[in-house]
Formats: sequence, structure tokens, C-alpha cells
Amino acid sequence: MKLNLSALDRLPAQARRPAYIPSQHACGIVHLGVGAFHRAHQAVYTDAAMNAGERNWRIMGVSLRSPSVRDQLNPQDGLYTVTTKSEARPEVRVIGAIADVLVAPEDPAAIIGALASTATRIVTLTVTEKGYHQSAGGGLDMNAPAIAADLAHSGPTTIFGFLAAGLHRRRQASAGGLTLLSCDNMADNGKSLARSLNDFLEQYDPSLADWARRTCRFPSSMVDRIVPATTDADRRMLSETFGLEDSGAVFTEPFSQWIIEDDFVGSRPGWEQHGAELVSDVAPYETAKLRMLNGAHSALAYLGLAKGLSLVSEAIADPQVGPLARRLMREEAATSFSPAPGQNLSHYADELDARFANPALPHRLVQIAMDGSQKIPQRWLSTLSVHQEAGRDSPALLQALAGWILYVRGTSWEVDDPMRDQLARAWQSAGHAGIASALFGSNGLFSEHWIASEATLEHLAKHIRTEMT
Ligand code: CS2
Repeated sequence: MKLNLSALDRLPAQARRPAYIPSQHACGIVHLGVGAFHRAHQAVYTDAAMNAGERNWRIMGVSLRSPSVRDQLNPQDGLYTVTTKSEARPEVRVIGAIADVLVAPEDPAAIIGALASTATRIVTLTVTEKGYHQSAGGGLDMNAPAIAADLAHSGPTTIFGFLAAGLHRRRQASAGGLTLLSCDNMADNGKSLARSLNDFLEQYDPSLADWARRTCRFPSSMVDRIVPATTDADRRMLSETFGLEDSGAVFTEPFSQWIIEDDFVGSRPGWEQHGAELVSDVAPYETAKLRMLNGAHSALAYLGLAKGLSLVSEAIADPQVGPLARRLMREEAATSFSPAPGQNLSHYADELDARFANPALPHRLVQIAMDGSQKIPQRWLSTLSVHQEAGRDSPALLQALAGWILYVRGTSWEVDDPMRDQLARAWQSAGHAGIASALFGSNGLFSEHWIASEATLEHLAKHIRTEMT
């Protein structure tokens, strides 16, 4: 059965469906970056709020580049399923929270209109690290071609161009400010977004920058749910087991966590009634997640791929890679910051171990390996810099870092990374003896994030030499 509004009443009994009539709800949220992660995370919390009787919080989804999610969801009236997979039987839930998907290059005016609408109170974002165009020193990279083009008003393509045009219209219409809620895996994601948007607006229209500072809020949030890219085999399973044809299906683990800084302009869905936590300071949770979960994930990816493995569950079971990732989490990441009162990092590490091992969730290492240059600063380099300052060694992290350096050489595989060309040039000019220093020495490409000591550079160079000979 093809999933759409008219099929809702005839769905198989095991599939949970919205307790509200989706088409009777207006949108209150615009989401930028409507990929699988958003659909398995924030949209599920919002759907739960509407199931519980809250009204008019549907989501206007925006794809910044590709039309594929629009092509999957719009013919299904925005409906899609989230299937949780563990060793138990998969559970299927139909989500009605997404009203429509707009594709930025096709209809920028519709997106600006949605951002400017008085019904919109919250903009959530999952645009991945590179979508923020951050400069190495923090703040917005004004030299990025897409940012320069948006500042030249050549038609928005970046989140900043769209937000600026939307906020401009809101100010004109006295529609009030927005809550801009970043849900990406970056340290201090709310503050980073606020700072970069402010940098952009100062160039775009300084009076709008001032207006946005006064009227908008930028809460930080920590988001956590492992959502592998959907495969044809997943869709087949859904159709064979549940009789459902769903082009927009997403598959995930039972675990889900969302910790949000309680700093909103106006109303919001009661997400905390449905598992989210509203706190005054997200930092310890965000740090734990980035350094432990994401830090271990990236280590599993580069070291696992080097051994010819493909999945996270295989890498965590590997006799060398698995123990290294555990040491990285427990001995290096968990000891690099102070947890919040009651935050149990050892328990968190145990949970992560079990989540990585979930055999029902084939999570591909190449999915994690992409965009490493944007990920390793907050996943590894901040931890390395804390320990280096305290005179402590970080052998597991250094081995992972050597694994990444070797990976970005890209000899027989495609490196999917916005810094791919710079990394390739660094390898060409520095060679294996000098690459560690070209990246992490005092004039290295990553020196704004971390400058390795001489001893560490030698240690890295030795690892690289050993692996290459
Ligand atoms: C992963 C994350 O792809 C990656 O880099 O580390 O997407 C990870 O699965 C999520 O952050 C889990 O919440």
C-alpha cells in the first residue's frame, strides 16, 4: 500500500499513526535541511506533541540543494515512516509532522515567504557542519564563494542568505523575531549560529543585524540518534513485513536524545513532555556527545575502513579497533571536561558501546568518514588540546588522527570533504614525513584549532610511516 493521507485508515495494525488529522494543522516551524536525521529526530518529537493535542506546529521542510526528499515526501502528503530497529521486532510509526518540502534552488521566494510568515515561530536547522561556512577561527568565513555571492544579493543559496531575506521581511511586516535552533553536531551550536548570522547581517544590513540581536534567540541543543542512510533493502523490508510502500522511510535505533537550552522567543511545542530535556546549560551534554560518541564514531570510521570493514558494528567488534575506540571514549574523551551534576560518563560510554554494536542497524563507516575536516575539530582536536595543555598523552586519539591523515590522502578512494583539494595539496607538497606538521604544526591548516607539540608531531609521523611501509 502506498503511503499517503487517504491510506492512513487502512494501514496495517502494527503501524502507529498520527492521532491528529495532519491537514488540519498549520505550520509553526521551518526546518532547514530536511534529511533523514531531521525526520527521525526533531520531527518525531513535534509529531508526539501534536499527538498529545498541541496544534499548528507542523513543519515546512526545506532542502537547500537536492529535490530528492521533496520527491519522496510530497506525493505522500508529507507522510513517512520511522522504523526503529534493534534485536526486538522493528517498530513502525507514521509521522505527520512535515507539511511540505520546498527546494531552495527551485523556489527561493517560497522559502523566504515561509521564514517571514507570522505563523512561523521557530526555525530548526540540520545543515551539517559545512552548511555553517565557519572560518577556522570561529565566525563566518566571509571568503567562502557562496557567502560572498549571498552578500552580493545574487539570490540566496546559503542558510545565511535565506535567513537574512526572511528576517528582513519579518522586520518590515512587524512579524517579530524568531527562535533559530541549531540541531547540528557542533560545539556551542546556538552561539556559533548567532555569531555567524550576525557577521553576515553586519555586512548585509547593519540595522537588520541590530534588529536580529534584539528580537531573535539562538538556543544551543544537543541532538542524538543514529540514523544510517536508508537503503533499498530497508524499503524492501518495510514493504515485505508491513505491506507499506514508503519512499521517504527512515530507519533508526530506539535511542533518542534532545537536550535544548531553554531560551525561546515565544511559544514552542512541549517537546519536554515527549523525551526532550530543557536545560539552562547544554555544554556538558554537547561536549560529552561530540567527544565521546562522535569522537569514537570518527575513529571507528577511519581505522575500520583502513582494515577493509564497512559497518560501525563490525568496527566495534574488531579486536584492535573496538578496544581503541573504547579507550578513546573512556580514558581520553571522558576525562577532558567536567560533567554536569548527575551526568554519568561511564554509564554513557557503556550505552554507546551497546548502541555501536546494534547488529540490526547497518551504519556505514563511509557515511561517518565524510567531511572529516569539518568534524575533527570538535570531535578530537579540542580533546587533544586539553590533554596536551595538561601534559597528558592521548594515544588512542593520535592513532585515530593518523588514520584520518592517511584517509584524506585518498589514494584509491574518493575523499568526500569540502577541504579535499587543500588536503590533497598538503599531501603533495609535504609528503608522508611532513604531512602531520603541514596540518597540525604551528603554521598548519588546523592551527586555529590545535597546534601539536613537537613530540606529538613526531609520534604522528611515526604512525604514518609505519602504516605506509
Ligand atoms: C555520525 C553522526 O555521521 C557522523 O559523523 O557521527 O551522524 C552520529 O551518528 C549522530 O551524531 C548520532 O547522534
